[in-house]
Amino acid sequence: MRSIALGVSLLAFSAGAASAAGKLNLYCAAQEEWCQVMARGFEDATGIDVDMTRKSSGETFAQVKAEEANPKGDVWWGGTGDPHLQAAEEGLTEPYISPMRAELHPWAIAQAESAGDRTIGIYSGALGFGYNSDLLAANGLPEPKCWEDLTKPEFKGHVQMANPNSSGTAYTTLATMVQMFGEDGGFDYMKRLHANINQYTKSGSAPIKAAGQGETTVGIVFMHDAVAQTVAGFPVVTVAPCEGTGYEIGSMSIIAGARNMDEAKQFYDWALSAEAQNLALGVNAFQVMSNVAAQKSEFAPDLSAIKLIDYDFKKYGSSDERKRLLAKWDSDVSTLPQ
Ligand code: S7P
Repeated sequence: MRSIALGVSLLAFSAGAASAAGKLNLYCAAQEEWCQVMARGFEDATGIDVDMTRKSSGETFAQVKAEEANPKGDVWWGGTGDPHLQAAEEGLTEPYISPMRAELHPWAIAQAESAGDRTIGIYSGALGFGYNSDLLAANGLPEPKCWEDLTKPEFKGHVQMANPNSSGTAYTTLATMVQMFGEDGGFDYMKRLHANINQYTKSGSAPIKAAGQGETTVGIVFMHDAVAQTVAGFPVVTVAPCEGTGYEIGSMSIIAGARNMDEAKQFYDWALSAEAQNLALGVNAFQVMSNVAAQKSEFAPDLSAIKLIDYDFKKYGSSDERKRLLAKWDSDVSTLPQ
């Protein structure tokens, strides 16, 4: 496991490697490959053994909540920020101010400050969709450029997205539509989109992997996940929707009552370093990193060139609002015939 060539200098954190002999239970909600290099990279830097579990954002929240009385995880790294904010509000995560904070972009620190320092931003990325250009042509479909295009009758059975209960990506989609089109307009959009959905997956990035494999024409995902498929050689085109779009602040939190609190804080500090964040590039993770000195890939979507909404993280990451929107999507959208 430790044979992965990291190709980066981890000297700043390796001083602890000789003396440290602890362990860390890491709950990871980013893509599997990235979770693996973060776990192994931290082991290599510190000598601390990492037991990593990968689940989607909503699933990880549910696990942390279920284990509240008897926490089994130490750090929750990655995944969309909304459920991290909900966990902060519900007291499931621990306040911590890292000495690494001075190295971060203001948006990462703002995420922490809005949550009483119980979470922090580690990366950012814009929501969008991608399509398989071969399948699009084979089906004689027009190039989709806007969210509205995905609801047109000709796209029936061609669109895939995740279930917003399990997936942070899909919850971001739901919250984005409500913010762009209003409560009624947003749910009306989700209902019309539902008519064209061929499958709701558990994981947020699964729809674009399916598009890459030719199993669906369109996948609604974070744009960086679509770009990763193109870079991997699949015929996937990434779209920044014409109406504008939402975005995520991927986050990290220490779980309240963590059994390995010292190791959790060491991981937290290390994960905010440019060296640790540069590991993303080796696994085609094209999010924008929160450390100002972290490298930016030439493939990373340029967020300043995308029409981003002023996503209200405080509101849509609040416990009441997230629960309410998910319950409404369950009752008013997911039950409709297709
Ligand atoms: O794959 C990277 C990424 O898109 O995955 C995270 C996502 O929330 C995890 O998947 P789910 O949608 O299934 O929760 C994002 O934070 C991240 O950018």
